[in-house]
Amino acid sequence: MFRLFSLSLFLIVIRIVNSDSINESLNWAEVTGTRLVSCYYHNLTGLMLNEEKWQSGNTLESLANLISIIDSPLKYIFNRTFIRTDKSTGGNCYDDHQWWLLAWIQIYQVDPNVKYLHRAKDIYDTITKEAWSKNQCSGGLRWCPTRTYKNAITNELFLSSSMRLHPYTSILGKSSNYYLDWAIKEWNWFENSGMIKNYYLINDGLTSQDKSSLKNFISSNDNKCINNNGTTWTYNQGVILSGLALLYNATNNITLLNIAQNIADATIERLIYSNGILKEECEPNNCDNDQKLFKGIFIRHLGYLIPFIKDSSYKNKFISFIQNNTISILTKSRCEIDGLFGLLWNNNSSSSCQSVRNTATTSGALDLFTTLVKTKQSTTIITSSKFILFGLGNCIDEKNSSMPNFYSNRVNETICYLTAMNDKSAIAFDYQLNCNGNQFCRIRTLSDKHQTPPGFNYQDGIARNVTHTNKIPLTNCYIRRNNL
Ligand SMILES: *[C@@H]1O[C@H](CO)[C@@H](O)[C@H](O)[C@H]1NC(C)=O
Ligand SMILES: *[C@@H]1O[C@H](CO)[C@@H](O)[C@H](O)[C@H]1NC(C)=O
Ligand SMILES: *[C@@H]1O[C@H](CO)[C@@H](O)[C@H](O)[C@H]1NC(C)=O
Ligand SMILES: *[C@@H]1O[C@H](CO)[C@@H](O)[C@H](O)[C@H]1NC(C)=O
Ligand SMILES: *[C@@H]1O[C@H](CO)[C@@H](O)[C@H](O)[C@H]1NC(C)=O
Ligand SMILES: *[C@@H]1O[C@H](CO)[C@@H](O)[C@H](O)[C@H]1NC(C)=O
Ligand SMILES: *[C@@H]1O[C@H](CO)[C@@H](O)[C@H](O)[C@H]1NC(C)=O
Ligand SMILES: *[C@@H]1O[C@H](CO)[C@@H](O)[C@H](O)[C@H]1NC(C)=O
Ligand SMILES: *[C@@H]1O[C@H](CO)[C@@H](O)[C@H](O)[C@H]1NC(C)=O
Ligand SMILES: *[C@@H]1O[C@H](CO)[C@@H](O)[C@H](O)[C@H]1NC(C)=O
Ligand SMILES: *[C@@H]1O[C@H](CO)[C@@H](O)[C@H](O)[C@H]1NC(C)=O
Ligand SMILES: CC(=O)N[C@H]1CO[C@H](CO)[C@@H](O)[C@@H]1O
Repeated sequence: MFRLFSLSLFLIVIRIVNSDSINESLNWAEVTGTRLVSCYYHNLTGLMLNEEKWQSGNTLESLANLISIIDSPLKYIFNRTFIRTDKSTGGNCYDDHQWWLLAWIQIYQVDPNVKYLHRAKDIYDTITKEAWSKNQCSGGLRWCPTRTYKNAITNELFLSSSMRLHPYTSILGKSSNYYLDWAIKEWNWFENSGMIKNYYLINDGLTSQDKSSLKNFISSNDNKCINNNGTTWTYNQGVILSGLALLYNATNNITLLNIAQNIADATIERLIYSNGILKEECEPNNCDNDQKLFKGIFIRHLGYLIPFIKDSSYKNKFISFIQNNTISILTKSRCEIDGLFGLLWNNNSSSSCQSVRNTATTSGALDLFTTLVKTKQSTTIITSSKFILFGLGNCIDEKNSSMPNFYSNRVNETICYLTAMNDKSAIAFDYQLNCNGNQFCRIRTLSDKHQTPPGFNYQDGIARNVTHTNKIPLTNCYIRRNNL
């Protein structure tokens, strides 16, 4: 077995500029989404491995966005996840369930089965029944059934949830302004709550004016709440954007759009490293599991706002921000060994893998890729793509041996995926193909023709080797051929 490329020869050639960036980003979106699903989707629980349960709802929404720009077999996980989960999946608190609510509505748009909408409605109905209380801070949703804390994220999510459900009132048997009225009620409360403070940034939540020593404690009859000066997390500047954009769209009240623009602008001016890359306050060393996904959420919701913006200087600035962050993570966050993206989008010592990297941080990278494509490429659905430029991949087989992958001047790159650990029925096909003369290239794919990489034909029945992988992670390598 010879080894053509050793790890030390890794060459990362990132060429993302202007017109190329959409295609590059689309390829990265496809590769990253595929990796997330094939390596980390748990077929039996419907959840992503190594993510908090609420984060799985977010990754589902990110995957729905991916499916909205590229036709992909990954779509199967929506139905699968629906069957495996219920309206209380996500966690114990009212923010947890709403991430899933938003995902189901987004999924409905790419896989139009009304059962998804009904799931979203069921989550919403529970929340309106249980979580809104007038006698604490004069309104708003409380965070959890057992917590009196009123925070920004739960309420921002409720604004967005209401507005995302608004177009579906008649399908869901509600009066035509049912969800809109809730959104307006939520926004009126939110705007006056004091949570939007310096420079239009939103703090974590509210506390009692009288008992500020007991942080975030709000007694059952306390209407004198004030901003708790908590962290201005990036996701708190994100979710509000889509809610306000849709409320603006429904009411034509331009002030709402302006507020959203101001919040987005304050974020990209202030919650950043000095070179303009998004920064979570806990970086580099103090982010907990929850916080690993916050930046991706900000970007995704900024993407939802952008189509509504009329002022082209804001619009261009926001798109430029997304593009700069995308370029940054490709050069500073990507781990060549396992294809995961790290927590820091701006780690200056980039030559190896960040210690903090998992499904959640990689899901945040997917948000960047899909958002960049969506904001620049309107709504055109692109059916599959060629891999364009990925640098060299690391091909290892199930025994961690280097696979003799290719030797040809027409093949210059590989991309590897692990098949799902829990996919008992996965079959690997091992191909050896002639690559225009020189030597050979080998490729292993799942037994599904949709998994065959672009540029290769599915060769049913003539696979050289067939391997049943029972819980054995098997590496799949996608190889890119030059068109030259
Ligand atoms: C991007 O992809 C589209 C559609 O596949 C193609 O027409 C276009 O030429 C590509 N652009 C670049 C810069 O490669
Ligand atoms: C969804 O899954 C159910 C149960 O496995 C199945 O009956 C149904 O056909 C699936 N629907 C789609 C659209 O794949
Ligand atoms: C938050 O900071 C402001 C000053 O900016 C202060 O007046 C207020 O008391 C602080 N709130 C709490 C809960 O500490
Ligand atoms: C914006 O509002 C229009 C008309 O009120 C509606 O048709 C459209 O679907 C809305 N857009 C979004 C993204 O909800
Ligand atoms: C538009 O929204 C702003 C901000 O919430 C609000 O102050 C104003 O009253 C709204 N205008 C109308 C006509 O509802
Ligand atoms: C990387 O460099 C930028 C600008 O040169 C700086 O703002 C940032 O703090 C650095 N990142 C880290 C994680 O140290
Ligand atoms: C993106 O990067 C370019 C080049 O460094 C810079 O000119 C531009 O201001 C950046 N955009 C934003 C929004 O930071
Ligand atoms: C930044 O990258 C280097 C490797 O280049 C790594 O050793 C370090 O842990 C990373 N920093 C963080 C905070 O992940
Ligand atoms: C792959 O081929 C393209 C087109 O010839 C070339 O630009 C690129 O540098 C090559 N990549 C590697 C990693 O050799
Ligand atoms: C292959 O390498 C990975 C990562 O280093 C390790 O977790 C795994 O146990 C190895 N598998 C085998 C069969 O040695
Ligand atoms: C997931 O599990 C179901 C039931 O065990 C099976 O029918 C389905 O093919 C599996 N899907 C994948 C992609 O493994
Ligand atoms: C396990 C097995 O059957 N391996 C075979 C895979 O294909 C190559 C060549 O096509 C054979 O040399 C191996 O023995």
